Amino acid sequence: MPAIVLVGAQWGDEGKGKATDLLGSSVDYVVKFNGGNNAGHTVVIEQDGKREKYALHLLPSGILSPNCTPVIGNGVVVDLGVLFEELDGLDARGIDTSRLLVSANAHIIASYNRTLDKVTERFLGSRRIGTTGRGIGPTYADKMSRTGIRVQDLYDEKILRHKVEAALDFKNQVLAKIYNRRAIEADEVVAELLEHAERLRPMVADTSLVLSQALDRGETVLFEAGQATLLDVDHGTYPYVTSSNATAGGACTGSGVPPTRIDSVIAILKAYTTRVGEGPFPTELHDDMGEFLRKTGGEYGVTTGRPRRCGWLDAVIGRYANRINGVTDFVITKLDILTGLEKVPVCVAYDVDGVRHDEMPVNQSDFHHAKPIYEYLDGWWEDITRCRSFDELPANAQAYVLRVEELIGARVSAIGVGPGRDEIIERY
Ligand code: 2SA
Ligand code: GDP
Ligand code: MG
Repeated sequence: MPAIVLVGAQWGDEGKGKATDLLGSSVDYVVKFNGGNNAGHTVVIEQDGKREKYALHLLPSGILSPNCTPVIGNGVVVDLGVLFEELDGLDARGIDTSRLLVSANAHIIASYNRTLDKVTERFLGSRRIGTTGRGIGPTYADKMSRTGIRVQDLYDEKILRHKVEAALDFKNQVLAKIYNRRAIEADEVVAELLEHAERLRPMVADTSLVLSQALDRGETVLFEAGQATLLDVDHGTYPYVTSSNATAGGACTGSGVPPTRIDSVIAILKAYTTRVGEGPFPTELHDDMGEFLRKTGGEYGVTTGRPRRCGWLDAVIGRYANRINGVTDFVITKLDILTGLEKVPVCVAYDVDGVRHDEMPVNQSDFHHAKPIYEYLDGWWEDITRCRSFDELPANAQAYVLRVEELIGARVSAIGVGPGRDEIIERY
């Protein structure tokens, strides 16, 4: 399978990092195609008999696999300071980061966009999105308004200055008039951007061409999504979304590899649901069970440390993720966290003001009013973290997976039973 896309099926933090890391050892390239350092992927690796934990933000998780080339595609927004901080952190831990490639067309997060992200959230008050404050939204807004700064602009100072001045022209008026803030100087921004230009230069590439040539040679490319289906700017719970296309289609626009070259799509589905930030969440639990999932599952933001909102698995969302992404295989993660429950509820449909919805309501207001209709499956008590084949799982855990498979409409190829690289059951 030469070109595989890996996406999150829910609101993120499903365990994409672990899945990518697992596949990393058998692929030649891992490409990040959307988002930026808003992402937080935790990968746990056994090294010299010790469990080493890595938190990745801007870098593709494939950077931890020795023979894999990590690529930051054109669809990513890059904070240069964070990029080098993350690279230095990995270098210090003995990870070889020298193969990293960065698209010349990727956009750069300038400091004014971090500022704008934070002040806008403050200004919105109760209507805030709950962003990570990393400048993601304003940088994508600049990209769409054609006032963005791209990686290639760093190598022509005259053009860079011209573009920074153009970007600041309107922003300074907004900052002064609406937010009562001082104007940002173009010189300051240019100096800040150029600080990293020379170190970045050897990594800059026409990554679309590199990937196309790799596929021509029969090499394998994995496209790793940041965030997830319901955070996608087009197909998610707008406006409570991130500002990029986190669904499978984004892999093509965000990398310059066309849809006709994609062979399969893997969606990562957590055995329950979490969300961080604001927005609707039909199966959210506000009681002790929610606290149980948060504590047992360690559900705290990898980037911001925010406690994640927790709830039961929502099969309507799983079905929707299947449709939007054209999923060939699902991976269910964190099944081990559900161990010890008498009954495991799964949302199979919604009740919206007395009307049953088996599909995601197209109207956002209906989704805000959706009440979950649950099916209650029998739980299991046995420790499943040592299970390595489907047959070793307790009968009720097997039944849970098979029922979810039926409800979401695509096969479940693997099941996560712990955070470690080897804590996985592969079925196909
Ligand atoms: P932004 O910063 O503009 O992308 O925020 C917009 C919304 O997207 C959500 N978002 C995320 N949701 C889950 N996980 C993310 N990554 C980190 C993690 C988050 C963290 O892995 O834990 O540490 O808080 C992520 N990144 C963005 C965000 O919460 C907003 O709802
Ligand atoms: P990502 O953003 O989708 O890569 O996910 P995060 O890294 O933000 O959150 C997933 C968390 O779950 C991480 O701490 C992983 O180490 C952990 N994890 C992944 N798969 C499993 C699993 O099957 N079981 C358990 N217990 N933890 C897992
Ligand atoms: Mg995450």
